[in-house]
Amino acid sequence: MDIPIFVTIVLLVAGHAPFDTQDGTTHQVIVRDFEYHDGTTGTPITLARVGDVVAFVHGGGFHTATGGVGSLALGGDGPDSPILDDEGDVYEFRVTAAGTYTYTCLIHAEMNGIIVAGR
Ligand SMILES: [Cu+2]
Repeated sequence: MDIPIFVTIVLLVAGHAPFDTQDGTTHQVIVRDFEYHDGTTGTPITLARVGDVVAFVHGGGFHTATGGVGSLALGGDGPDSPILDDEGDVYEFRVTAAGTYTYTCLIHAEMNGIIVAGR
């Protein structure tokens, strides 16, 4: 999925569910089947606020959640997980700055996700 499609989806999802989480919310993103699956949006898009945690939960295979290269991140670093390869593996990324964080899997470049973080 390329970035323009992602941005369109972000706008659509944001329109239906504006940043309505509370500080300190933990968002679960299941990593499986070559996809990131946010439990709330049902998509690779996580809507968060500063102070929230995004928990990447291993759901199969060998994957990472890695921000940075090519990222649209503004004012902060994205997730930087180790390889999640065991049942029960969880990597927690705390959002410390508002912005849009893109991330990918270092093993499977076709896996992409976005965290959109408001204040
Ligand atoms: Cu992967």
